[in-house]
Amino acid sequence: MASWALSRITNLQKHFNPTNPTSKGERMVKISPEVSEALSLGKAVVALESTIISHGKVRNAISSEFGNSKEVEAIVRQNGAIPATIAILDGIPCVGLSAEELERLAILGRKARKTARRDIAHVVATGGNGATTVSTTMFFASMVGIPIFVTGGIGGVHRHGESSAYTMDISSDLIELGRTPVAVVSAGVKSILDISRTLEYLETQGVCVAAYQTSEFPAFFTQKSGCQCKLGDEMFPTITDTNINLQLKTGILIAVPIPSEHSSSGNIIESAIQRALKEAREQNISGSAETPFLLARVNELTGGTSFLDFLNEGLDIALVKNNARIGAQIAVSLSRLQE
Ligand code: PSU
Ligand code: MN
Repeated sequence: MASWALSRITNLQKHFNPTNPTSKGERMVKISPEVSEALSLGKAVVALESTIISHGKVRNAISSEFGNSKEVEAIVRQNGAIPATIAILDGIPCVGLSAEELERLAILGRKARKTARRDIAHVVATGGNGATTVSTTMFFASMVGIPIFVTGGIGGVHRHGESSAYTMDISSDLIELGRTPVAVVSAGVKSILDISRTLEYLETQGVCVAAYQTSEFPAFFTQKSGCQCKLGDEMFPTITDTNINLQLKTGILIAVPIPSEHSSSGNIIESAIQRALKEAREQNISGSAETPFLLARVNELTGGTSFLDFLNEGLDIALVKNNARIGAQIAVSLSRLQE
């Protein structure tokens, strides 16, 4: 057996052994047989979140949510890794879902609670169903020893969120990145949020932020945010391995820019966001009133709900798929590095 596999099993036994959970908390988590086997053998596993499945933008699009989530899992497999979608079902945190469980989440839709870290105990204790956000997905991925997690966009510091006079709205995703050693592959942060303050906040939390094949942090809909990213290299597997070996205990944010073929749709949304932001400034709309104003205005500017939803949703899933391909490749290289 490779030395890494040995050390990994030791590590898992110390923190979590999928085949022999020791603590009460560990016994509360259900790991699918496929993910459990992959973890025990030290194979590449990629965690996926479930807020995307249950809280997709089009209501009653169960088949598309289900289909999308299966396609994302298929892309992870095609690239040599095992997908582990994470959700809470009937109060049980599940790591790796069956097709039936994925479909159930799609059917539940918004009835599954959007579960950030603060909500975990309540959803589990009440036997509820939870669609996990980035923070919660990271928490469970880390608990079972999955080092790579793929999503679309992460939460951030809201505009004016730094000011306690306003909303103080800072996503718990950023705090989780500061305390959970999982590498999160995303398309960056939407410009509706305050990207430069989000990056400052991540720096304060000690989070390593790296961009894929670029030196500029991407803004989800566009490749550029105006914020430089010092680590614009492709050493993600090595960085992630080093982060684990040094036991830094902090997360890594790997930002992948929107692929060029989606740039034109991305630009339509981005220019509407920028125009809405300008109007908000001109009309002195700020604080908690700003986000609802921006969302409504972006909607109008892009021709109404259906067009916006179409663009938004198409892009959301296209970016998750692109990130899934890259995340799986990183997970495979990482597992080879650790052999
Ligand atoms: N940002 C996106 N797409 C998303 C989310 C954020 O561009 O799907 C979801 C993710 O699940 C993320 C959560 O973890 O919203 C953050 O929510 P909040 O801002 O309430 O922390
Ligand atoms: Mn928030």
